[in-house]
Amino acid sequence: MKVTKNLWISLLLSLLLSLVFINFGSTDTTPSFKVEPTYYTGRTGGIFYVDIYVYDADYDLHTDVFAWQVYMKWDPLVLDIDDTVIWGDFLDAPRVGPWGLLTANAASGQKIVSVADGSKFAAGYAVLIEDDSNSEENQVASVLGTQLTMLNDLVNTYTVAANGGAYPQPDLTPTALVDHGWGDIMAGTTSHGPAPGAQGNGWLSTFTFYVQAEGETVLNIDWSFTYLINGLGETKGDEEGELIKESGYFLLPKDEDLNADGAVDIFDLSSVALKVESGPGYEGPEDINNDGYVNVIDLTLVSLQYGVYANY
Ligand SMILES: [Ca+2]
Ligand SMILES: [Ca+2]
Repeated sequence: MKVTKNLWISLLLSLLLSLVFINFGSTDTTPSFKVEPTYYTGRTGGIFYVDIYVYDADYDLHTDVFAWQVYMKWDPLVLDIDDTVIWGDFLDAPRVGPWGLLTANAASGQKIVSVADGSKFAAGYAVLIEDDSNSEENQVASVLGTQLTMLNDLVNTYTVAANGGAYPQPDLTPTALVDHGWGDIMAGTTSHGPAPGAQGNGWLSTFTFYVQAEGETVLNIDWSFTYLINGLGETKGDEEGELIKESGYFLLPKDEDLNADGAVDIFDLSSVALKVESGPGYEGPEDINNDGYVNVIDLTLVSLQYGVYANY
């Protein structure tokens, strides 16, 4: 008996280990844009929020993301969108990487800053120069190999010993274009950098939706082009299937899902139970069959849908 138990445990362990290794061994880094959460329910007049995230944006090991754009479409009879977009921080923060680390001290009163990889910089780039003690903003006047010449004299001295570095400050203010009539939004950056170092996963934006009327609609981010542009100016995602695009979905909840949380459960049953013996003329949502009374018939109707979940 004990032997059998141990056998099962070792089998289970090997299965778990193999899963872990399969995971580690994965080289699939296809970028994806996703709506989160992917599923919504709500009643007419309600509001809900849709986040757009990007995953695995470092689609080439030697390049970074400089720009992105997302198109999303939905049924304008069912939903409308607020013009105010809350922007994420995927390309907004200064990019920090080993390529920006100082390889020689940069002295105050001079303009020379030497970094590990000058190819990440170009004339005109706004840069943040910093070490553990100081920081200042400056602008690249010219690049020669790994040596950057700044437009203005450095105010402070930056040292290799104190983690000195120079990093481009991206000018990538996102923009959004909402079309209320057609029910679509174009959101993203309109310039191509500089923002080297932006890789991996990140929150791009949050949209606010209003529920216009009864119905259901896909929040389709696969409509038209949704893409990333890397540091070499190459576009990824303007062809069918090049990026993974996971759309969202909106559905008006069932009458029995009183709190519109996507599930018919004890909370919905309780709210009907609390109103039992209401009527005649009762007009609340607890009167499922709209006969003006809340009674055993309404309780039964909710019970019949009990356990049903959002993708009903
Ligand atoms: Ca519910
Ligand atoms: Ca009723």
